[in-house]
Amino acid sequence: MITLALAGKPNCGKSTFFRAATMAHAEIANYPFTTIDANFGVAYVRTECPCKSLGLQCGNCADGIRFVPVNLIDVAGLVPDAHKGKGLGNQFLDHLRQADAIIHILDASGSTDTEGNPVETGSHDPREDIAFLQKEMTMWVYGILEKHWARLQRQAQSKAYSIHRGISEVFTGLGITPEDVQDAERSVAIDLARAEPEGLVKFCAEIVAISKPMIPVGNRVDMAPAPLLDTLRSAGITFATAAGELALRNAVSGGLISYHPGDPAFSIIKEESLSPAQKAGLQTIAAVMKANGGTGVQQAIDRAVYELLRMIVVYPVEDEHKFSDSRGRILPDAFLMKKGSTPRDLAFQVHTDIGKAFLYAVDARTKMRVKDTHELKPGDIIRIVSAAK
Ligand SMILES: Nc1nc2c(ncn2[C@@H]2O[C@H](COP(=O)(O)OP(=O)(O)OP(=O)(O)O)[C@@H](O)[C@H]2O)c(=O)[nH]1
Ligand SMILES: [Mg+2]
Repeated sequence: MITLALAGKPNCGKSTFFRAATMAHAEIANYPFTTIDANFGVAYVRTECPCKSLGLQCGNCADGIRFVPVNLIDVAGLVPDAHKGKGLGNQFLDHLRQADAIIHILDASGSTDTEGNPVETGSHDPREDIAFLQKEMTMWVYGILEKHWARLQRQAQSKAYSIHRGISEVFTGLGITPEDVQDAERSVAIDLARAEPEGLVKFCAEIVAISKPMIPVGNRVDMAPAPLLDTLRSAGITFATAAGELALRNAVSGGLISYHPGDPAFSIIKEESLSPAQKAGLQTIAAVMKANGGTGVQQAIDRAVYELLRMIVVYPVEDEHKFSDSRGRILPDAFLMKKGSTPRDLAFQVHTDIGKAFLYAVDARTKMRVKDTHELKPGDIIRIVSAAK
């Protein structure tokens, strides 16, 4: 399963976002370093379930909306110089090692300083916080490389030794291949065999960019001053109200509203059972959603998975006529796969044995065989035919 991490300075709403997205418990408070140990939970990517257009009811979606699980980590707040041990230190950067992509939570309202202390609304420019996270991660990666540098340089004296492979081994866990190392070396125009610290830092920034794609999300949009929002919008930042999303999910649990995460709006089920305070709260959230096309929480997760990680959702089935598994369960599984994946890749994802014994695949919609080199499309329903038992 893929893993997303929520990162950013303290007190910007990471745990609120985490709680809204996972409905798992996490401590929330208006002061820095509320979260000390990371929270781990399961969030979901939203997609349209194919069952609706096929005129079927799969039982695995909500009103034709399918939610596919991903891991979500809520990391402790990071401050400038965290890599030197400032704030809660750099052990927390280590949690980011597990992440395939990072949602960088910003405080779009500008009401917290670089270290997460409350300040006057609009007085801190959130754009300043974007570069800092990249820098901290770069220096953290540099710290790892530095520990191994003398040995790598020594080994690089031997012609048979590949420094690219050596560095990729140092970064095991970051998912860096020797080719990535070569690409990063080329794009910063250095020679790793005799690089100086300055060049190496640039190289590490490139490694971070390759291994940890990041999207900034301006949280607390509900309390952000309009001029600041305009500035952030023109810098390409999208917004969220994590607190709004959390309130909506709680209202759904309480049977008060009907809403699916990622919807642009919600509807009230029982107007008469709402207290005046609840009504006012929901009205405020509705206005923020109208201005932003939703609360932005689900949208951030979806963008991280579909745009940053370039994933698609595909559905393996065993019976292409019933769109089901052997027990008749319709569209029982939804898999996230890298764009460009083939039916053979899907077979391997279902099970290594099925992948190894892959014979061919059938597109369940057309009932036609597809080549093992065919590029899977979002929403494809595929029957894998394999010699495996
Ligand atoms: N107005 C508003 N406040 C929010 C929103 N999201 C979070 N907050 C508030 O921001 C404060 C910090 O929220 P947390 O979720 O604890 O922030 P955090 O980033 O996890 O903080 P640390 O764990 O200290 O790093 C709390 O008072 C939240 O209620 C939002 O969308 N709108
Ligand atoms: Mg927190």
